[in-house]
Amino acid sequence: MMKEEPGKNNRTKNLIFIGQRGVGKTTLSQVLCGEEIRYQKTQTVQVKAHIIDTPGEFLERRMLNRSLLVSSYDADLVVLVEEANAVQMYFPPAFTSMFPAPAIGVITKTDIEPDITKARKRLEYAGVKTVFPVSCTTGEGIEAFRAFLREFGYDSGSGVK
Ligand SMILES: Nc1nc2c(ncn2[C@@H]2O[C@H](COP(=O)(O)OP(=O)(O)O)[C@@H](O)[C@H]2O)c(=O)[nH]1
Ligand SMILES: [Mg+2]
Repeated sequence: MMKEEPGKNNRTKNLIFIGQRGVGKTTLSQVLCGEEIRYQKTQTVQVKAHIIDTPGEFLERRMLNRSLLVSSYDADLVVLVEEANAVQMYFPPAFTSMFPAPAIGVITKTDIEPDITKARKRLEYAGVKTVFPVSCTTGEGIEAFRAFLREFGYDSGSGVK
């Protein structure tokens, strides 16, 4: 049997997806897991393949913001999800500073709006520096995001948490 090196953590890392309703958090988790995309309203926090998928309401309603912090307890990486075509901004300034884990951003729906300037600004305003533009419909950008996650230590295939 392989022995784990002392102090070395070999477990796969956990991600938490945060973003307003309808930006594509659940769809993105389905794509990462290699599942067929099907619409599923996220009513509560869902954990699958080491992804903590959260309801948009947790971000949109200030009173529920704290639930995100509680939900992120097991997360190693915070993923702020914003859609390229968003009209309203929900992330408060320096939002990521409330989480102990590092944060990155994903911009979805680049097939609808290829200009990601605004979405990137919003994510930067929230405290994110690294951003991955993707389309879950065409698959564009997904490989780059996957490669980053792999490097980070996330593996969607290592079993359901
Ligand atoms: N065109 C396009 N639609 C997307 C994309 N990602 C998600 N959607 C659609 O956006 C809607 C909301 O997605 P969902 O994953 O439920 O959003 P959530 O509320 O953030 O979990 C669904 O109808 C998805 O099919 C994308 O990259 N491109
Ligand atoms: Mg959802």
